[in-house]
Amino acid sequence: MLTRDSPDRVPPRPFPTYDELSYEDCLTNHLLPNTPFLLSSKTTATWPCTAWRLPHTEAGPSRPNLDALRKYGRHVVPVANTLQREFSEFERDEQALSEVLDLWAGGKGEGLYVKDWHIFEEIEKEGGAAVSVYTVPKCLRDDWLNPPFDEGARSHAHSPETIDNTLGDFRFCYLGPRGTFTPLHRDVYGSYSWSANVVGRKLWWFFPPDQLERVKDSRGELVFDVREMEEEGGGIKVVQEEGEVIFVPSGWHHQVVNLDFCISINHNFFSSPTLPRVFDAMVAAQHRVEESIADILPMIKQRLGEGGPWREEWVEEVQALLERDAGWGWRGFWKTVRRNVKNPPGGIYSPPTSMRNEVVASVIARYKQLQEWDILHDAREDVLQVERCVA
Ligand SMILES: O=C(O)CCC(=O)C(=O)O
Repeated sequence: MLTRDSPDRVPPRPFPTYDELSYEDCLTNHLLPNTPFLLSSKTTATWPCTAWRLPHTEAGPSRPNLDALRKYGRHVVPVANTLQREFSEFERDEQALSEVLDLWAGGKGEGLYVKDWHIFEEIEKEGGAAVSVYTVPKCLRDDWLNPPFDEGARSHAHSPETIDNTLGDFRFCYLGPRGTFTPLHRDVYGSYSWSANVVGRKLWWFFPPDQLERVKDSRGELVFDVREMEEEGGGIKVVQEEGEVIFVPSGWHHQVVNLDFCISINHNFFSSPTLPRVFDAMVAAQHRVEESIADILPMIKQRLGEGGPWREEWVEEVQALLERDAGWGWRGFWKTVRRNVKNPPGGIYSPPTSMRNEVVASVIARYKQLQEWDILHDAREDVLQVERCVA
């Protein structure tokens, strides 16, 4: 299978690669138009986690320094078996990292892929700081989903605002041998993501939102592995070299195959430039929930009577399911916006305040068209606070 992924069959880079990218250029050329880019390996050259690489003796990719990860061996990590598909995912398990490292050290665990390891949350819980591993590139610091990146941190002091993070932590580490892969998907909440290759090279296929026709099966469902499709479904192919950072736009489907033993660090994130897309993703998720429980609406109406508070009960029912299935509902959305508008995490690496305010105000105006604005009183309180901040 991997011969088909040979990088020499990949056409020239379809996206720009920057040694340096100012926040202003990133905003104008990528965050707002929602287009991909790469940052060259200069970006990560001084990251402490480059110690996770052992130089290869000949020209070629590095090998992983698995011993350097032993200090995190007690972390319990999610492990996907990429040789064992289970419906639209892989068989998944949780294991101590040390056990997985032992398997690899013994030449076993060929298809195992440690995915979504919350390494930084774990390090911070133990009193350490993320900066002991990596540095968030400046142009990607306006991140409303994760704890603010603190370049000067020696340890991570949990501020009340950080604890108030309704959604949790979307900073991950991935590691796995050559051939392990992540199937076709798009990221949660309409978020952007970025991924830095600390060790090895990855092959990516990108599909802009309007170019998914060729990766659907006969039932109209998206395929699991684009390599099964003719011409790989026409995806835009990019080899991400060791040390490079790749930016994935909001709503773009992508698939990733590790061409070597790879270790990467990535974030899902959003901020005001993509807030309207995150809003759209929430509306779409809500519609899906509403459709899935449409049969209980007549029963609620009958029980509470046409003049009764059936609308309130229905809205609460939908929010509860949305929170369970999607991880958040409107309450979480507005709490997140409020926190980030009050304490902007990106500092000078953020859009001009007037631009941010305009975007947030436009999203408030759209929310006010929804019945949740009238019914969810606690969310309304957050919206009013946000409105005052952006007025
Ligand atoms: O590296 C991988 O296997 C998947 C990464 C990914 O899908 C992402 O960063 O959004």
